[in-house]
Amino acid sequence: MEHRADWTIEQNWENYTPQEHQTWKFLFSRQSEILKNRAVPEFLQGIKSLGVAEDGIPDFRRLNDVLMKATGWQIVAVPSLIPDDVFFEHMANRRFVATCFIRRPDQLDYLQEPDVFHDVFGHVPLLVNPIFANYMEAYGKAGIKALKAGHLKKISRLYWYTVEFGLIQTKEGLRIYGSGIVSSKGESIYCLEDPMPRRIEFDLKRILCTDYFIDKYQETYFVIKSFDQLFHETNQDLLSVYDEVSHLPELSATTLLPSDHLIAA
Ligand code: HBI
Ligand code: FE
Repeated sequence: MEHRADWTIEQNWENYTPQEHQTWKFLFSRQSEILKNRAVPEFLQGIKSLGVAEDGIPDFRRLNDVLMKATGWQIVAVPSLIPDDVFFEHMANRRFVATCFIRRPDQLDYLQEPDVFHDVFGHVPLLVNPIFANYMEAYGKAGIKALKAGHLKKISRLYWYTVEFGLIQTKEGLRIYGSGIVSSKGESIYCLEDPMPRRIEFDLKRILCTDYFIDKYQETYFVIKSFDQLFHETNQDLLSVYDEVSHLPELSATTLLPSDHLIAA
């Protein structure tokens, strides 16, 4: 697909078909029901503030009005996965790249690449939250530095285990904030209720060394205490942290270390 030098394209909201809006409606109402007592309250609040709703694929221009006032973030449309350096550059400047195509009706439960439902329903609601919004910018900046220093693999693990598959401890119990989970019917239930996966207290160095699965449910989740914790741990000199972990072994997605603090579901 044709795109600009920074990989952005027009969403062309007017061109979605009724069938495509129908797919969004189906996914939206199914996830809203599942996430009621499972997603972190800030996520559910974000959905309300944005007016991301059941009536169909949102127009990015409308979401951007709300986002700009809330945290200064903007959504920009892209055709597909984009190169890492471009991805980080947008994020460091408070632009969230979102694909704008929607999955086919035979892919309702799973597709590997991100579509507009994953990107907008999954990621955008938390961008309304000022602290999470700061974390995302800090992550983009960290990404640029990591890439230059040859630590892409490590910084990608942080994204995976937080932005995509993070869990958070709240007064009411464990809740989901990761977009890969909130946009998945099966994993929204599995990550909190299944006895199989480990839920381990967030540990930045541990995460930087841990591989992940991209094609099945996670067997390890990391649990943060607050978005503030996430922001502060990322908004530091990560280059020295990479040095500190350079002597540690790479861990598989299923490793449990004696030093891990397990959290009950
Ligand atoms: N492109 N569209 C898109 N979405 C992503 O999540 C994405 C990307 N390119 C690179 C990338 N993610 C990775 O660098 C991050 O997962 C770290
Ligand atoms: Fe994602």
